[in-house]
Amino acid sequence: MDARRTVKISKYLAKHLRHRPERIGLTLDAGGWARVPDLLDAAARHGFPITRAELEHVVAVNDKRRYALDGDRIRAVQGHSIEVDLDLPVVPPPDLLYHGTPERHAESIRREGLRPMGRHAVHLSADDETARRVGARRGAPVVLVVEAGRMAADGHEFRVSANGVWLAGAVPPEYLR
Ligand code: HQG
Repeated sequence: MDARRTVKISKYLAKHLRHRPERIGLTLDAGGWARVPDLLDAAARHGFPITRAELEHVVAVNDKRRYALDGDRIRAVQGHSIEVDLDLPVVPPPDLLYHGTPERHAESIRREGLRPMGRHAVHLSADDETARRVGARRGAPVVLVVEAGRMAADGHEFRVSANGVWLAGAVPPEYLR
């Protein structure tokens, strides 16, 4: 499959497994899982036919391992705006985590901390380089350093998605460098 088709399918999955399943009449369970046959039917009915083989390929080669296929079900492993319970355990974070953002957000973030905005959690990266790439999606990036170890010691909870994205409810400004 060519790279353009792969990206197109991945974006289609992100839209409907993270944000707007109802747009194609798809129902996700509490954990965010869709039944694969339901997803393929719904996509076909809404003018975007995907084969099972294509779906498996996209999940397997996805650059960020955004999707989990488990037998006959599939879900996005992070990034939701709709209510889902990924049922991830609380785990101790590394001392430092990183958040990349476009420069224009930095002042507001330094003032009020990191908020989940349209998503269910604040997304943090384990390394500076990944964070820089995340920030660069929308402009010249700055990378903020989060004192995650100190936050956890103060009682804040961290979880990590299956693809290694760290998730926190919010990051108060006093933990940002
Ligand atoms: C910013 C992609 C002003 C925040 C990436 C970000 C990631 C504030 C934007 C994943 C703020 C929200 C998530 C505040 C936060 N004032 N701006 N107080 N608090 N922000 O897309 O972290 O490719 O929801 O800095 O790789 O950019 O989709 O979050 O710029 O892992 O798999 O508000 O999305 O993954 O934007 O990206 P987003 P994000 P995928």
